[in-house]
Amino acid sequence: MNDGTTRRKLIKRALGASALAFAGGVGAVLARRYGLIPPDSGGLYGIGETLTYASQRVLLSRQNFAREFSRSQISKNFRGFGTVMPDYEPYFFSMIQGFSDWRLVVDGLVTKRVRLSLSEIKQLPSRTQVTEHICEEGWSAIAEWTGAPLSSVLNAAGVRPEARYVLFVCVDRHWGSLDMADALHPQTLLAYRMNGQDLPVAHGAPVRLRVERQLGYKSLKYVGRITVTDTLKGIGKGLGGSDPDAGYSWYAGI
Ligand SMILES: Nc1nc2c(c(=O)[nH]1)N[C@H]1C(S)=C(S)[C@@H](COP(=O)(O)O)O[C@H]1N2
Ligand SMILES: [Mo]
Repeated sequence: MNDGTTRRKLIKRALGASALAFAGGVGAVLARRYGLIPPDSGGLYGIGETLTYASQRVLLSRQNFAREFSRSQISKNFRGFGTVMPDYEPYFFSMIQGFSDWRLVVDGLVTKRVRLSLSEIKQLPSRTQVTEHICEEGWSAIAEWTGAPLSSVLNAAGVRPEARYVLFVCVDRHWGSLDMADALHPQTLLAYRMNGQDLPVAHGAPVRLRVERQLGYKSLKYVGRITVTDTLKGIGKGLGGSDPDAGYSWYAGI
């Protein structure tokens, strides 16, 4: 997008969408129609969340790949952050067996509920990418990730047309969600390798999400279940994840 006119037009359009969202009523209907309302849009900070989400979605629609790096830029130190070893007995027994009995459930608004083993996930087409992980707590690190694009895992189950969000439940009781644009994005992976090795337990073994266009907390570790849904209401506080329930923004676009 080198053309200044196009950029201005896009910005204008984004501002237009924001103004409409701000105006409530008609704007809210339009924003919802175009999928520009995040699930945490209610309440005091809701308008701000909607503006950020809608503007980024419109502005980034044409330049929507996160930056990728070369192998030589991989960080020597990539800390484990948050949970580094889930405190859950079935996980422990599965881990000491090399996750041979581990299964990933994909259900909800799908044509066929599936239970995938780690080796089945590894048989899907894979993608490798060197990206920068940016944590909201003020650190970042570059690593190489290999995994199955989430889209191929979802395709294995068949996503129904009513689908609007994909919900992820982790064995350490974290949970979160993505909209379909991020769920189907080519850089969104269920990663099982990090820097050429099996994904370490501290980094979310056996599979973790990589959501490269959002902050680190959206890249959930220890994913055990994936549910396709048309609403996030009624799950926790209805804000779309354990982090939003704790006060973080559902949409954490960088
Ligand atoms: N299930 C789960 N996923 C998680 C977390 C967690 O504690 N549990 N921490 C998040 C945060 S805040 C960050 S920055 C990254 C850290 O990933 P790392 O441990 O590989 O550095 O994982 C994210 N995903
Ligand atoms: Mo983080």
